[in-house]
Amino acid sequence: LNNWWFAKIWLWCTHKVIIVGLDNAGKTTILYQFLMNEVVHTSPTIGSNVEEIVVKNTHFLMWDIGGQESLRSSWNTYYSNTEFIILVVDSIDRERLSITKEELYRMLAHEDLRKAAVLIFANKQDMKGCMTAAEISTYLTLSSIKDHPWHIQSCCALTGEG
Ligand code: G3D
Ligand code: MG
Repeated sequence: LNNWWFAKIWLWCTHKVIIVGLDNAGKTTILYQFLMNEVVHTSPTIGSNVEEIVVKNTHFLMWDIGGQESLRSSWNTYYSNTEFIILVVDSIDRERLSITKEELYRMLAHEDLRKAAVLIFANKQDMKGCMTAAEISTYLTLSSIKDHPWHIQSCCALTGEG
């Protein structure tokens, strides 16, 4: 077997996940929470971080994509072969939830993501006065999404709760 075959087989056995959301939502913290159950000190992601995690013998290649406005237009370069989208929402950031909503529906309409399932993390549930997962779900009109499997989960990336 040459390297080409190893690369092929590795790709067949690995599920591609992209972690998206606005800057400061908690994407990088969530990635490293998955990776090693510990809080890391993050700095705003320029470009992307990628890590492989293994859960019950299943390999996931997790792409954490920078969320600043200038980077969002390049999200689509990460879409090919994506099976799962993790959308991270900062539950305290009411002002920018409308931008998240726009980005969500833009992704769902993208050809390369038509088979992808979506997990929405309502992150920062430890913050006082944050929106609940139910409020976020209503605002994002998740129940209208019929063409993708989706699930919303409240969490706190700092502690790993949720
Ligand atoms: P991003 O990768 O989506 O841009 P980061 O976001 O993972 O870099 O996190 C942005 C800031 O939010 C970080 O704070 C991080 O510690 C904080 N954060 C992430 N998840 C939670 C959470 O569940 N609760 C609270 N209270 N804070 C969280 P700093 O201060 O390092 O900028
Ligand atoms: Mg980041």
